[in-house]
Amino acid sequence: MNIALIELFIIRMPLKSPFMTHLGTVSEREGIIVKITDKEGNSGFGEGVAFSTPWYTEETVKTSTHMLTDVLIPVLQNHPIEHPQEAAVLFQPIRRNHMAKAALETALWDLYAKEQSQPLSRLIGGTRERVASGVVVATDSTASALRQIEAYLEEGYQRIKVKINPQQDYDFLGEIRRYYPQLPLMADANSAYTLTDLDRLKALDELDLLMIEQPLDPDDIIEHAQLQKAIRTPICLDESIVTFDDARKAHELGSCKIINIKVGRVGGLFEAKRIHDYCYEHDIPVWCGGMIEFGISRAHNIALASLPGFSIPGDLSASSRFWEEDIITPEVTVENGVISVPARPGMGFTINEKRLKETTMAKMAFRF
Ligand code: OSB
Ligand code: MG
Repeated sequence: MNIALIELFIIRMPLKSPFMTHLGTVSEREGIIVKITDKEGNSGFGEGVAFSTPWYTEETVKTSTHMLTDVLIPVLQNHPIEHPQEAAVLFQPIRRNHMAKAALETALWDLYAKEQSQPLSRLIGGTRERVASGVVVATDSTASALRQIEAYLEEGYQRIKVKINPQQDYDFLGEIRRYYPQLPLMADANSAYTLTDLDRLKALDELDLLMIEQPLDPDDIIEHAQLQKAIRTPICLDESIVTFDDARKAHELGSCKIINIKVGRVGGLFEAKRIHDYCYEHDIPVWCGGMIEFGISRAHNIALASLPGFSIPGDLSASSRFWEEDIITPEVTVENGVISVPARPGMGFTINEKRLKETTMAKMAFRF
């Protein structure tokens, strides 16, 4: 890979409607777009998915920008690589900062796939031609949740996820169940509970949820195992799983029955695939998580979700779920509850240059 230039674009876009969790509300999304151009003129794209503030993990747009400009890009300037997998190895001695690493690593994968004239999905071992679509409803009112669910089901989404917390769980979910007895429904708590809430969580068993995502703190791997023994609803871990070893330990301890894989959270496609392969081998269903992301990260998610172990609809929604206009063309669309996996080389989408330009707040360039 003869890298000639790496460019960073710090972009900002308003969400169509606010995304509410017990940790805060996201109304506007900042992101980092990474563009890597090789000496032959191919360009690969990645996206940094850290938020403006550290509410989901410790990373932010500013910490990711620092890591990219002062640490990670210089590593690539000093060590020419032949394959994106080498980047994962080069980044290993640098602790954490997974979203910053993934921003760069996914751009390398897209570039490499284009250099090889191969779809990214096939390059990483994807077998599916379409991936199942699910969507998240993140609001603090039952009426608004019911309205949104109705609209999303009309659009064809196969699974609905709602955000819950101790102030909004049993009655809220029960009301949704009353309207939609058969709906594939799950709940994401983003660590809103502790083991002292065991009775509250046990009560949810009667609502036939597909799973409950991340009920306890990210570090509560033992507590999750205790909880899983006490409830029937499968636990799915999100924030707790940031490495391959986290996935292995969670499985060995019985802390979950399902894992949500996010490329940014685990530091790139290589680690995401390792986790997938382990889970596939051990019969742990996985699904692809979402980060209120722009089209580039969506494209990488689609490639990842084409791997055989992604047997559950993920947070894989259309560009129009969050954005008036996305930064890729064509935009990601959901038809009959699925998204088609592109057969074009690389991530399979091109950049909407006009939209990228009008959302860019700052730009940086690094020559090789
Ligand atoms: O916990 O899964 C989460 C969005 C931002 C940060 C964390 C989470 C989410 C979602 C997915 O729930 C939303 C999406 O579809 O992008
Ligand atoms: Mg989650």
